[in-house]
Amino acid sequence: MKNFDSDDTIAAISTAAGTSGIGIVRISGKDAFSVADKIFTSKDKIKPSQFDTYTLHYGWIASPQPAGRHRLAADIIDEVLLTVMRAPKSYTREDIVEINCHGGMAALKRVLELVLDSGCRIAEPGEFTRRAFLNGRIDLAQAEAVLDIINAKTERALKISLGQLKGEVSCKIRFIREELLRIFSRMEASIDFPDDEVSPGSPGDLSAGLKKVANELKNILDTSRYGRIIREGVRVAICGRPNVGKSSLLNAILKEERSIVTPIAGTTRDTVEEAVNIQGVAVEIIDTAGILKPRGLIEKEAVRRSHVSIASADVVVLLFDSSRSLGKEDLMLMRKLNKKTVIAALNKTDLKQKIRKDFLNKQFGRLIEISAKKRKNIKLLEEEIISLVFHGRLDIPSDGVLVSDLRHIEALKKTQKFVAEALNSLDNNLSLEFVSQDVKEALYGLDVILGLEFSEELLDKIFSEFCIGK
Ligand SMILES: Nc1nc2c(ncn2[C@@H]2O[C@H](COP(=O)(O)OP(=O)(O)OP(=O)(O)O)[C@@H](O)[C@H]2O)c(=O)[nH]1
Ligand SMILES: [Mg+2]
Repeated sequence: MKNFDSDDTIAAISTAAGTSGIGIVRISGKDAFSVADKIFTSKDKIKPSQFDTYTLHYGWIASPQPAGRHRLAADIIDEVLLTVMRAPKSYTREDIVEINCHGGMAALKRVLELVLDSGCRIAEPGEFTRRAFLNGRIDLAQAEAVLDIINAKTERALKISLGQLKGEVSCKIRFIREELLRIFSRMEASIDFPDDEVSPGSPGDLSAGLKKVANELKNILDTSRYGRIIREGVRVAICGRPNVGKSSLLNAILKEERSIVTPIAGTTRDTVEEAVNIQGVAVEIIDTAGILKPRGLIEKEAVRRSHVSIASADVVVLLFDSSRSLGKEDLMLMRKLNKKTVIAALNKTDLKQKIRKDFLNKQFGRLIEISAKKRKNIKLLEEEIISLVFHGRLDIPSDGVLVSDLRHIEALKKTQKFVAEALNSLDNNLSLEFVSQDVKEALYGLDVILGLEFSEELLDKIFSEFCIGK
């Protein structure tokens, strides 16, 4: 059972494990200063509890000395800089002390031990951010953005998460929530006081209001697909019959000789996966085995792995060897991939061309002609991948709001469903009670995103993904 008692003062090493230039031990809670007072000696002998907020102080961390004995050199654990941030203007809205130590793990652990012995408990993962949420400094969507910022793989992903932390997503959700709330309270008033002057507005007014909300929800959800891709990246599998140059293409995209390339058909057995950043999008490129008819156990496994990779890919680059005629295996693959999003590419265009381009053009509508070996048109192929995934809409919407978190997307979809039901009930002249029940459910979805409604389980789930110290 995890301990989240918010009365406790908590502490943790907030920097990554391992050797680094500096390492930070962070303390948060009502006893943060008294703990610091016990173990920190500043050069001018002033105690941390007397420091002004947002100030930095040079000094030493030392084990407390027995009464009557002076501090010995052996008592000193580290030479540090100590930062003080007083409640409520701190990350957690509590008193915070951060001890900037030398980065070695041994010293950091000793400082942490000493801090814990002096009246704190170790923080649970994400507990500092959990407190920031519970103490009302940020809403739940913003707290989640903190994790996304830590995990952002590309600058574009970082930009979305920073927008979410700044509150751009929350602001938009709050705006929609207020519109719904207005509609809801007007309806409730007219249900509760049917004889009074409170009018819910004509069904037409209500329906117009709800339609406006439905439209806003649709706009947000339309962009969420891109948000998720930017955040989580795209999986691209390179397929093609043996020897078409799949591994050569992977190497050309990575600009390094990662996969083994030989003139022997059936070179690649194990799928090779590598991450690249294409136009700010994290792309996982997968080189698959070209073998279609396995002979023996190893090839069987190679085929199985290729199938798994293809199934999990968002996009498949189907590669053809343009210096040879189309073969049965090419046609087999085309059939097999007919349900996937496929980019057809002709490789080996530096050689004499034999393939029937007119036939393939008809099949795919567009062919990208490349030479993996000569590194020709690789950029064009990369652009094609990105433009296909984003339907040419890689730009972040002008209002900066791009919902990318699956939890938010699911909640928005629920809200959308209930708004549609409310509209439906209005159309069918059902009583206002029914309509308002739907609007209430719709509101609930938005409350869940902002964390106005939450369960301990939800918080546990969100914050367990954080590292200790954040
Ligand atoms: N001329 C020319 N040769 C190429 C090109 N791309 C690949 N090759 C050659 O084609 C042969 C096969 O290349 P690979 O990249 O190993 O092909 P693969 O599709 O991975 O093959 P398997 O792993 O066996 O399925 C090698 O000799 C490459 O040098 C190209 O654009 N032009
Ligand atoms: Mg290969």
